[in-house]
Amino acid sequence: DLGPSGNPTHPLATAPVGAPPHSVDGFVKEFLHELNTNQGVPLSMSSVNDQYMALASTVRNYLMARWLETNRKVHENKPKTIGYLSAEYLLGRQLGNALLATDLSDIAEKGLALCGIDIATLRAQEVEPGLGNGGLGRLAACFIDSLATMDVPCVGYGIRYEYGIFRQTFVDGRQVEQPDTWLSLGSPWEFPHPEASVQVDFGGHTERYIGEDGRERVRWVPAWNVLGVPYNYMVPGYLNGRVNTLRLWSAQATKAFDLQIFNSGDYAQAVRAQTFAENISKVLYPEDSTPQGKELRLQQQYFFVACSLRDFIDHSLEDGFDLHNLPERITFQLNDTHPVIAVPELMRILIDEYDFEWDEAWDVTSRCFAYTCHTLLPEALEVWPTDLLGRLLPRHLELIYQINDHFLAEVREAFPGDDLRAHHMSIISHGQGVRMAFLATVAGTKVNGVAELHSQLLRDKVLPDFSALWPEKFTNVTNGVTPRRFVRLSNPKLSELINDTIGNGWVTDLERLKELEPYADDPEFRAQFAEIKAWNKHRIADLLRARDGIDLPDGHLVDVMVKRLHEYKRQSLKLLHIVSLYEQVLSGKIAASEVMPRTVVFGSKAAPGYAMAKETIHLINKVAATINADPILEGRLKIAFPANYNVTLAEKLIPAADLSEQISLAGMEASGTGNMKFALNGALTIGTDDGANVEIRKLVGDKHFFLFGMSEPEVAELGAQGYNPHSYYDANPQLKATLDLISSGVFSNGDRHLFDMVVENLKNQDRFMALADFDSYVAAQAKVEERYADQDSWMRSAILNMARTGYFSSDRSMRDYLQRIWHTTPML
Ligand code: GL7
Repeated sequence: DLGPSGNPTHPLATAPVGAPPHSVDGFVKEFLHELNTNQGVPLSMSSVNDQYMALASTVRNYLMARWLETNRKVHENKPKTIGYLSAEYLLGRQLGNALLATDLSDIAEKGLALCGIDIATLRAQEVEPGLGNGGLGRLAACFIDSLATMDVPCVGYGIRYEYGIFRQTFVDGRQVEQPDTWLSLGSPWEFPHPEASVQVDFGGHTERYIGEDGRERVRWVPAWNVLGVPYNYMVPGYLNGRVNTLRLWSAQATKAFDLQIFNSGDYAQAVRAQTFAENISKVLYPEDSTPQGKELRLQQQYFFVACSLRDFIDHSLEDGFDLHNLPERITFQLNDTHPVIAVPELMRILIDEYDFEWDEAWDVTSRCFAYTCHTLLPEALEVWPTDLLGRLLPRHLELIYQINDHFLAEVREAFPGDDLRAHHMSIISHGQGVRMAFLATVAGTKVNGVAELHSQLLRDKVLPDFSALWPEKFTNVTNGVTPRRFVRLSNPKLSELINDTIGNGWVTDLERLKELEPYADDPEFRAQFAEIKAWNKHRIADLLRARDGIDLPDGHLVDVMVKRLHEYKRQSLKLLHIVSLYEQVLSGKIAASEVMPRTVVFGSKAAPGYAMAKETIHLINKVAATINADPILEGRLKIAFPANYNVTLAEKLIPAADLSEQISLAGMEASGTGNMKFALNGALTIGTDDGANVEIRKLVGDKHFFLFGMSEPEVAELGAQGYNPHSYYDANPQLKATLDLISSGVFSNGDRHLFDMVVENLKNQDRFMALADFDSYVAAQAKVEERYADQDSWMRSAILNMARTGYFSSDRSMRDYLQRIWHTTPML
C-alpha cells in the first residue's frame, strides 16, 4: 500500500501524533522524559543548558503534531505557496514564542517550579539566532510569523549562517566585534535533513550543442560544486494549529576530504575543499543598507537561491508536474535584491533542463517572482560586476544579457527613438555591471516599496522610467510588526490590561486596539497604564544593571534611539541635542534644575568597515562617560548605551520607552519598523516626515506626535541649491557652542582632535543635513519636555498611540501582499 509520495503507508502512520494533554503533570512527565532521553541526565545532575534543551524539546513535541498535519494538508491540497526568499531572518529567541503558540507558558512555568526550576533562568539560556542585520531581517521574521498565524502556506528560504550578526563589545568606548557563536551549545529548534541535500554548481564555462530536436542548446559545464543541507525550523501560528516551515541552507563540501592527500601527510591541503565550501554559509555579512561587493556574498546569494528553487521543484511538486503551471503553485517573494539571481536561475532550469523555449520560460518566470525594495540609498542598490558574475555563474550572465536584449526591445517599441531612455534602463550598465534592482523590476509581477512615501519615491525617483513603462507594476505595502512578539510577549502586563479591557482578540486582529481609545480619558485606566510603564522601566533597569552595569535612574523620561548606526539615521543629531543641553548647563545659560530628568538610551551596531559609524559610537560612549559622571548635571541627564543591541534586548527595552527617536533625514528611511513597535507599546514619537513615520503621525494625530525637520521636497530643494552645513554652524551660536564643546577635549581627556572625523564631517559635509534640522529638533524636544511635565496628558497621548496604531500589524501587511501581489487566499 503506497501513499501519495510513493512511500509505504500504515493506518496508524497517517494519524497525527497525538498532542499530550495540557496539564501540569503531563508536562512534567514529558519534560523529565526529554531530560532523561535527549540529554541523558537525571534532573538532579542536569545543567541549566540541559534543562533548557529539555524544555525546548518538550514544547517542540507539542508543536510536532501540528507541523505534520500542516505538511499533510499542503501535500494533499497543493495550494499556492509563498516562497519567501530572504538572505536574512532576524528571528530572536524561539522558546517564548513557541510557548505562546502552544498556550503552554503557564503550564511550563508551574511544571518547572515543581522541579525546582525557575523558567526565567531557562529563557535566559537561549542565544537568539541573529541571522540578520536589522529591519530587513526582522521584517522577514515578522512576515513568516503572520503567514503562519493567518493559515497561509509559506516556506521561508534562507541561509543557516554558522555565525550570525557579530556580538558587539565596547573597549574604551570603541566597538569591538566578537563572533556570534549561537550554535555552540546546540540549537534545539532545528531539524537537519542531510538526506535532502541538493548540489549547487559554480564556475566553469558554457558549451553550445545541437539537441536531438535539431535546436541549438546550451550546456553549463561547472568547475566546482557544493552541497546545500537543509535545516528545517518550525514557524508556529498563534494558537491556530498551523506550523509552517523555515528552511535554512547550510553549505557542505561534496567531498569532505581527500584521503590520498591526507595519507600523504598534507592535512591542510586535504581539507581545503571542505573549508572552501563551508565558508559559503559561515558568516552573515554585517553590512546594513550597503551591498558588500564580495565574491563570497554572491556565492551566498546564488547558493541559497539555487537550493531553494531545486528544493521546491524537485521535492515540493509532485512527480511529472508541468512547470508551465508553476505560477499557480508558487510566488517567490524577493526580499530586496539579495535573492534576485533566482530569476536567471529559474530561466536556466526551464530552458536548459526542461527544454522550454525562451518565450515560454520567460512567461513562467515573470509570473513567479515579485520584488520588494527596502531602500532609497543609491549605494545600497546591488550591482554585480559582469566579470565576477561571468566567472562565478557564466550561464546566468548569458541569460541576463538575453533578458536585457528582450527587455530593451520592449523599451524601444514603447518609446521609439528614445535611445537615451533605453540606455538608462539597461539592466547591464557598462562600466558598472548588472543592476539587480532593474533585473528584479523587469522580472517581477509587482514591485513594492515598504511605506507610502518610500513607494512613491521609488516610482518617482529611483525607477521613474520603469514606472512610466509599467505603472500598474508598482504598488505599496507598508511594513508591519508581529503583535505576538512585540506586544503580547514583550509587554505581558500591558497585554493583560488590554485583555481585561477589550478581550484578547487584538492579538490576531490588532485594529481592535481602537476599542481602547475611550479609555485614554479614563483616569483609572491611565493610572494602570502609567503603572505598567513604570514596571517596564524597572524591568529594563534591573536587566541593564545586571547585563551592563548601567544605572537607569527612577523618574526619568526614557528616551530611546535603537537601530543600526548609520549616518542617514542621524544618531549624531540626537547626540548634538544632549551635548547642547550639557553645554548650556556648563556655560550657565540654564540651571541644572531646569533640565528635565531624562535618560537617553542608545542601542546600535556599526558595520565593522564603516569608519564614521564606529567613530560615532566611540563619541557617544565618551560623551556618556563624561556627562554621567559630571555632578553639575545633578543626575538629571544620563546616557545609557548597552552593548550588543539585539532582538532580545529590544523586547525588554521598547516597552519601557516614553519617547521614540525616529529622526532620519526625510526621504532616507524606507520605512522603519522600530517606530511601529514603540508606538504600539505606548511611546510617543519624535520624528521626521520619513518612511512609516508619515503614516504613524497620520493615524495617531499631530497632537500626539512630535514632528520636526525638513520634508522630503524641502530636503531635495536644499540639496539642489547646494547645502552648506558650515553656514548653519556659523549662524547658530548654540549649534556652534555644541560642536565646539566636542572639539574642546572635554569628552576626550583634552584631546581636541580625537573626534575630528565626526565633527569636521558635520561641519563640512553633513550629507544627511543634521545641522539643517538641528534647530527644529531642539525645538521639538522642548515641546516634549513641556508635554512630559503634564503626566496626565502624556499618558493620554501614549494610550492613543497604542490604540491608533493597530494598522501596523504584520498581519495587515500580509493581507496587503495577498491582495495586491500574491493574489491568493489563505488556505483554511
Ligand atoms: C531596510 C530599511 O532601511 C528600513 O527602513 C525598513 O524598515 C526595512 C524593512 O523594510 O528595510 N532596508 C535595508 O536595507 N535594511 C533595512 O532595515 C537593512
